[in-house]
Amino acid sequence: MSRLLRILFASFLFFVGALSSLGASAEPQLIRVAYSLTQTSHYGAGVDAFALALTEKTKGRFRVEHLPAGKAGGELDALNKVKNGELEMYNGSTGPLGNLVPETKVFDLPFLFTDYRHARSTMDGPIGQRILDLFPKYGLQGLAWNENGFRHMTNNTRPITFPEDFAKLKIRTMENSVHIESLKSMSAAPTPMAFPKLFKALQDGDLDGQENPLPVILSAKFSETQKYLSLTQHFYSPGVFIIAPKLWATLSKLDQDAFIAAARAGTKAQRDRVNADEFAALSKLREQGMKVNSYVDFQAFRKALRPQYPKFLPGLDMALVDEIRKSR
Ligand code: EAX
Repeated sequence: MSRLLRILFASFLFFVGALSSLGASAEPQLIRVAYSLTQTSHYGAGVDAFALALTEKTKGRFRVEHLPAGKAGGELDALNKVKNGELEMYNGSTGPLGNLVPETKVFDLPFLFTDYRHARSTMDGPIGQRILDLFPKYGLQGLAWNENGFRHMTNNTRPITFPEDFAKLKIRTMENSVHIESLKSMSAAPTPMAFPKLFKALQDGDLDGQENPLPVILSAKFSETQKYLSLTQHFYSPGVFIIAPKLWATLSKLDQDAFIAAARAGTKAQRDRVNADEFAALSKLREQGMKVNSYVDFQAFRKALRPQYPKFLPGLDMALVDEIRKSR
C-alpha cells in the first residue's frame, strides 16, 4: 500500500470511529420515573416539568420516561426497585418511605402542619434538607421534596366531623406505621394496602373508606365508589423525587446539579397542580355525586391526637416537632 493510501485508510478508520462514538454519546440515557397515579395527575405534571428542565439543562443527554399508574408496582415496590438500581427514579409520597428512611416518619404525624404554606416552607427549608441528606445512609438518594397534598377522609358510612366519627370504620391506609397508629387511636380499623389495589377494594366493598388528598381523589375517580368526603386534612402527605444511588454515582457533579435543579422545577409544577386541583376539586366532586362535609372540629382532633405523638412514633424527638411547628 502506498503511503498516501495508508494515510487515507487510517483517516477513514478514524472518521468512522469518531462517527460511531459520536453516535453512542448522542443516544440519550433513559430515566424512567415511577409513580402510582395516572399521567394526568399532579405526579404526571411534576414529571413533565422535571423532564423538560432536565432535557434543557443537559442538552438532551437524558430521556425521561413516565412509568405511571403503578406500572412499576406500588410505592413500596418502586422504592425498593430504585434502591437496588432496577429502576432509575421514584416520584411518590412518604407513605411507605418511612420503612426505608425512618426519619421521614415525623412528617406523617397527624395535624402537624397547619396549611400548605407551613408544610412547603418546612420541606424546602433546613428541616426538609436535613432529612433529605439522610437518604444515602439508607441506600437512597433524594433530589427534592415535592407534594402529594393534605389528606382527607372519604367513606360510605357517614360524614366525619369529630374524632369519634372514625370509630369502627375499615379504612385503607398507606403502609405507614404513624398513619396506622393514628387511626387506631380513634378506634378505626386501618387496613394497609398498596395504592394500585385500592380502587378495586373499594369497588368490591372490602372497605368503608380511604383517605387521600383532593388531587388523588379526583384523578383516581374515587367519587365512583365513595359517597362522603370530609375535609379533615388530618395528615400532610409530602412527595419526593428519589434517584437510584447506583445511577447517581455515575453522574458528574454538573449533571447531579442539573438533576436537582430539574427536580425542583418538577416540584414547582407538581405543587402548582395541587393548587389548581384544590381549587377545582370540590365543585367537580359534588357534580360527581359526592357529599362534601366541610364542618370538621379541628380543635377536637388536635386535642385528641397531638398528645399521642410519642405513641404514634416511638422515639420521636419532640424538639424537632417544636422546630417544625415554628418553621412557617
Ligand atoms: O402518592 O398511596 C396513596 O394513598 C398515595 O397518596 C398515592 O399513591 C399518591
